[in-house]
Amino acid sequence: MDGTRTSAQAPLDRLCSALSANLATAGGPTSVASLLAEYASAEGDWRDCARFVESAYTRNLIYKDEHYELLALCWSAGQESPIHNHMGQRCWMGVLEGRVEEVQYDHPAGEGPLVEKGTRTFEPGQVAFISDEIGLHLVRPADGRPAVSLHLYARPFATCRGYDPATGAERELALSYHSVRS
Ligand code: 2CO
Ligand code: FE2
Repeated sequence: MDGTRTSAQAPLDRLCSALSANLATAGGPTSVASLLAEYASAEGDWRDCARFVESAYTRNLIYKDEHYELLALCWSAGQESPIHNHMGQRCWMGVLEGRVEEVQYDHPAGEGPLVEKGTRTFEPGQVAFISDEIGLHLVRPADGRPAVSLHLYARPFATCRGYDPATGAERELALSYHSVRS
């Protein structure tokens, strides 16, 4: 082979290219949710990034640039995130496998106990959105079964705030990667 062979781009790479073009546009994102929904409904190469461990849900980095990061999160039955914010950034969550539950909270006036606003459940191919203006949330797999979800954060952040629902007390949470796509 002389090195001129071209191979078809993987669906995940095509998604990241489309997201990069979309999120780098000064006018702002117009189709992030539909790009994620289209990918989540049709493609399976995210499976190469999916890693489950017993101790906690895993955060598996797919792509990161200055505008956004894309991760596959793997949730074993019984695992859940802390209640947390998103550091002023936007968060889209598309379900890849299983069903995913989101519980949203308000922190009125930024002090005292949290107020639970409701629970929503998302099916494979559906995409949720949250920002700090909407509220805080926790995420977990539904039905006592594992799940995998695709998370896009624009812009990326490496720490967030975790909340005790009874007191509203906050703490810093470090957001590390369990694996990084090569
Ligand atoms: N924000 C959490 C995290 O990145 C997951 S909950 O969905 O946004 O670990
Ligand atoms: Fe979150």
